Amino acid sequence: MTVIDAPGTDRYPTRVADRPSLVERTDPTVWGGHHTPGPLSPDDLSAHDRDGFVTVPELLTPAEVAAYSAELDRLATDPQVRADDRTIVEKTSREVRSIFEVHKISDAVAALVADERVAGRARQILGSDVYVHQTRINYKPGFGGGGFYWHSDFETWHAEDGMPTPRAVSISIALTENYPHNGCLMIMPGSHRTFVACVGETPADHYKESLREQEIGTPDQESLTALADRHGIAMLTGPAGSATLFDSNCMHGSGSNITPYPRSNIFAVFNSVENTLQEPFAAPAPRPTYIAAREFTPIPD
Ligand code: 6CS
Ligand code: FE
Repeated sequence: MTVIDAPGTDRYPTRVADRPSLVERTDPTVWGGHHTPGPLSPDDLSAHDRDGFVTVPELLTPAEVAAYSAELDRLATDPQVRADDRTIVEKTSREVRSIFEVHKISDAVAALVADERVAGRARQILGSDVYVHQTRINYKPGFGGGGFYWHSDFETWHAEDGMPTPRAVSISIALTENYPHNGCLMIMPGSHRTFVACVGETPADHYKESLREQEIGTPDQESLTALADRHGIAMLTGPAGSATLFDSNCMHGSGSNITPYPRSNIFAVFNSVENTLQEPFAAPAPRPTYIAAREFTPIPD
């Protein structure tokens, strides 16, 4: 059942109270039912509903992996890209950590994001037309690629971008082998059904810090322990070319990478056209559009 809220209704208040709380999700995970036609099978859709994520063992062909890997190398070594505000460098090594809005910098990534194998899966899960909320490359280079502490993406997108409900889904596409030891994505299966309200006001221009290392908007240890005890922790490993779709409210994170082997993934975030951004629910101002798009044109079906 899809709840229709008056604009500004906040069913997921966060960063407003002086203590954390666990809020049970009042929204679906798979919005169009488990038999919506598309690349995901009914079993895939029920797995996504249950766990908050679903894996695609072979999304890209080896030739496509090689082509996108070459594109990632080109972008990371382009001085113009490196100097761009959309590029985030690692705190210590100064290597490229992430490139945001990469679908507007690279035609190859733009085509991948709009590909039926990618956007089609998002439409199935969200039960509507979709638009791109955010894209990024996370390079996580060898010998020092920084991790991403536990967090819910939706908590940030709700508080800082004004996303009303968790009717958004990310896809992480591996372009290098994602091993347990080189900082693969970790998700608590089922945690998407609980919203962890965080403590701490959002500072102005928070993204300038949070994209390098997030503190405000990260859950307290008691809530994380409760979720980990309840759901466990899955490590999303897989070969180059594999992918994981995960719900916007999954509790997830990834460790730092001290191995010689980079963990480079392309991420795309799809939001339902029924869930477009309002004013931030808990931040002084909206984040830049290269992090949270405010152009809601659906990806052509
Ligand atoms: O704040 C954001 O939008 C980004 N931060 C993290 C840690 N994950 C989602 C997204 O890339
Ligand atoms: Fe995240």
